[in-house]
Amino acid sequence: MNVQKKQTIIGEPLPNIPWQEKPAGCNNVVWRYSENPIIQRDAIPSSNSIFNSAVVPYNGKFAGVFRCDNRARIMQLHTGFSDDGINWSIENEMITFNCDDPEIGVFSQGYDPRVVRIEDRYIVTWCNVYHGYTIGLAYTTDFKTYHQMENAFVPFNRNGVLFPRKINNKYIMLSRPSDTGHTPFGDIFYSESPDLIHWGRHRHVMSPTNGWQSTKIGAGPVPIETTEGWLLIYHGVITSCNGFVYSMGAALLDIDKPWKVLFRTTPYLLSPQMQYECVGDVPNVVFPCASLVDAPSGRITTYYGAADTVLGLAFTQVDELIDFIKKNSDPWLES
Ligand code: BMA
Repeated sequence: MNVQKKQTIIGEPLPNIPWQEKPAGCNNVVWRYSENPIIQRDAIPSSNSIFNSAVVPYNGKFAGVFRCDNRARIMQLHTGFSDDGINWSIENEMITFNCDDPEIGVFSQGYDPRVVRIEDRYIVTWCNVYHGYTIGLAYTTDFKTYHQMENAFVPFNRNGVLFPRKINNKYIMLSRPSDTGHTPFGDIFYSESPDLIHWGRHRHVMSPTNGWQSTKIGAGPVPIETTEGWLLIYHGVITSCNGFVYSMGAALLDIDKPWKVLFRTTPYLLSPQMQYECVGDVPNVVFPCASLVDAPSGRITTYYGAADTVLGLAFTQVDELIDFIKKNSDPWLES
């Protein structure tokens, strides 16, 4: 009898996913790429730092939208391409968004992009400045021309992350309402839209709890569809005497009602411990913004900003991760 290996990720094969096996003796469910960081802060002539960035498979290779803070310390978005997902060629000129309405189409600053392919378009969400921080939206089909749509919400909001398919015929976004500054609070909320323009039916997803995720939390990469629910990698923040510390965790959300949390990691999966995560423009930050997945093998490769300065890669295997989330999910208090 043929024993078929179960496939947990509901998605496509990506045989050329950037990957490195777990080092012998490593007991962690998430492990770093040995050659981190994969992108240095000065990878392009105009950059002060290149970090919280988003990549997707594109034409058999990879493309992405990168957060590049320039040498005037203005936060900008730049396109990048890669053959292998590790060595990137990032354009020195920032992305120009085409927009019919000059009221919202004036780009001043943008940061922390996410990119998702939905049907035949790549949709970019980012933290956009329009009388304060809110969620900008644009689409591209070729990573050359970008068409800006309406901002999703009124300020102040950050960490807008779309699901990779419609649910009940609606686009779904997670976001984190915030304030004008560095926001010492923050829950993840769910919103629906029929057209990527009008958003409503808002639902609370989850709040900070304690320890590494006691101050605020925010969605990270685009959620991954699995047989066990939506796998959401997210960041959590603790306030230390030296300021915020950003770590990475994961949750499983109900497949049809993603505002319902099934399980959620009590320990972090990755926290700032390497020198490039602890030292930089903002020390002690790991900030995941994108994952690539290979459904048949269950490989998940996550791109994360380190210390608001450089970009790193971390790996995990879906079955091991889901097992870990379920076994390390304490009941939590929801307000
Ligand atoms: C958040 C965002 C992120 C950044 C983090 C740490 O508020 O601005 O872009 O990585 O702070 O500075």
